Amino acid sequence: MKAVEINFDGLVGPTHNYAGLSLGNVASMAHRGTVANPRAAALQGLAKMKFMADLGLPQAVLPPHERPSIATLRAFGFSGNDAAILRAAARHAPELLRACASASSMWVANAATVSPAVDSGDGRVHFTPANLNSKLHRSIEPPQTGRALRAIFCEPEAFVIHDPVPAGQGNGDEGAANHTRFAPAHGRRGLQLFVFGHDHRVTARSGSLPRRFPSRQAFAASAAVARGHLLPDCQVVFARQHPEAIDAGVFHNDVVSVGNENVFLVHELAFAGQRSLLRELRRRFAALHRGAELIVLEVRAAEVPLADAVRSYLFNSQLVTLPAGGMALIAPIECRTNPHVRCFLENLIASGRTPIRQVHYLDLRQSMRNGGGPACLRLRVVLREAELALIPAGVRMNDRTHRRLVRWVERHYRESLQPADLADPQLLEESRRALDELTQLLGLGSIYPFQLV
Ligand code: SUG
Repeated sequence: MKAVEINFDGLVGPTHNYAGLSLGNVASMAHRGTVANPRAAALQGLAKMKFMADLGLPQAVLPPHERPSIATLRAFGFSGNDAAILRAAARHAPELLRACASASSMWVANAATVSPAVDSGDGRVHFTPANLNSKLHRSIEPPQTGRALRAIFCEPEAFVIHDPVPAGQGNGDEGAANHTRFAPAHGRRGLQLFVFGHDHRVTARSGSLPRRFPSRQAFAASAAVARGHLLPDCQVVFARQHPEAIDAGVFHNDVVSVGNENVFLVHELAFAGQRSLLRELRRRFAALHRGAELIVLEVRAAEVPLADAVRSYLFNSQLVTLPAGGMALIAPIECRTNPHVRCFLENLIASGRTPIRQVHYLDLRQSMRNGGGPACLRLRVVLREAELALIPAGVRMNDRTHRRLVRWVERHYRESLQPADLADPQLLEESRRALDELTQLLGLGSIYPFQLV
């Protein structure tokens, strides 16, 4: 079956700011309260999408969510008109207002888990929006994610959009950031690796849980997604994050590993029981594909210490197959300035012994300061040609879409924003105006609550 991988990138929303909302995400914690640049952030994201499209890779865009979320503030008991609600929340519950104003929907690797038709039992593409229940600011994303996915993947013969896994204590699902699919080519049957941080069955075992930072992804949620997507057992592997990695700031597995087709680039401290996991992955991959080899590039801590992996976001690079063959890493610019990582990457390319032929460094500093690298900003969807043709043309990235979205950002986004600005009713108005125009630009119809009333 011929298929392509199309990347959907989350467009940075107009309220992009640094609120320090994510315990366990060291960049978010370090930048709390600093001044953000929403316009620069959105333009950096658009430049990445354009860069990918210019490499000849299918690229599309997912719209940001409406923020501040007045509906959430109302659910917390605030009442009156929008301006009164914002004023009261800023005064009595500033932390709540910050959670309701985050532009965190940009990190769409956490929006959903996706399984292509070739893997699922019913021959359809399956999406499960993540419940994101371990952080309040992210737990309010799933309903809008569902609406956006249903507007884009609207043909029920081809696509299934599930409800999120029910939220509950210890039931967190963080989407594709903890999921990797291996196959000799995108269109072939895939081996799907579901990564979790905690498992209610083993909490008592010593050393199995991080001590410093919380784990976000539950085994029960990963298992539910795999079941819902009708994946055959022989195509599913579960693995637990190394607790040391979580404690070092690896709040999602895509901060220590990245896979593409038959290549897995992984830090040696990514998983508990890593040696046997890698053996199992190789064995299962070979069994699925008549002895084919899964190429595992395991990076030693002596080469790249875990702290440097987290600081540089090396493993949060996108690993993509180029149209002319070979693979490229799309890395954050921080990888070029980190001496260990730069040296590792230069050697990797110079060796010529792996399918990775090129490294491109992109400036995504605005998102990086909140712990969001290249891979966080994109949701991978493997589609056959007929499925690709069903996607609304307006969300596909090309020169024209890029030009129009750049102009749109320049018209609507503020140059700078700090947490105190989040209570400004003007900001809410500006955001709604921007999003209303965006749905027209992307040809998506009405998808926001403010458009639906
Ligand atoms: O959930 N940061 C996001 C970053 C998500 C990165 N995604 C992946 N690794 N796939 C998070 O921690 C910070 C927001 C703030 O502090 O203002 C934030 O939500």
